[in-house]
Amino acid sequence: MNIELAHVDITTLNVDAIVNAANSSLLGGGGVDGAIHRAAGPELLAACQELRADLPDGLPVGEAVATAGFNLPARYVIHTVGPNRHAGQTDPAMLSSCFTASLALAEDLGLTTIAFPAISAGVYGWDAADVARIGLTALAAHDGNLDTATVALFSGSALDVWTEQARRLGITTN
Ligand code: AR6
Repeated sequence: MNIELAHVDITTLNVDAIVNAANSSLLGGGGVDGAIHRAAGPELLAACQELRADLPDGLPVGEAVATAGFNLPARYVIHTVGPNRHAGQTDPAMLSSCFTASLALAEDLGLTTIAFPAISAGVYGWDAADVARIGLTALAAHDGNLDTATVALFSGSALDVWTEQARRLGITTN
């Protein structure tokens, strides 16, 4: 699987699925979650409310579920919940699981292209370089039919951090 790093708003990407850094409620929030809900339109919230019927306690950290993308260019939104460092969730395996569970779901859906944000690197308080290292390691280890995973980075400095971590890990990116 090719790994692309891009300084771009994830809501603009014409890929099979974009990953949302959601919270357990799946009912929206700030950051990339808010941007995705705004761009997708109100049908996304309705779809998330339907998913909650089977998830009365919300989506656990590290798991992933899919909805349609509605008004987004992306066909699907894969919602995952990163660990919240401010709530004491400091286990890197939880963050790695967000990437691997999203990739596994994309494979189940037969997708070819997927885009990730820097999960947990905003409101949830993880260090940008730690997120980059954990995310890149999970993406590079993936073995499946997906062709390309794009990491959509919202600032030039975030792109620099991911580029530097890829270099240190010896992971080739485009
Ligand atoms: N495209 C790409 N990246 C973005 C975009 C965008 N449009 N907007 C923000 N980012 P955050 P978290 C970056 O806080 O840390 C929400 O309220 C942002 O700069 O969105 O996992 C949820 O509902 C940062 O680098 O997600 C949860 O309650 C990265 O996306 C909570 O925040 C992740 O920042 C989740 O916190």
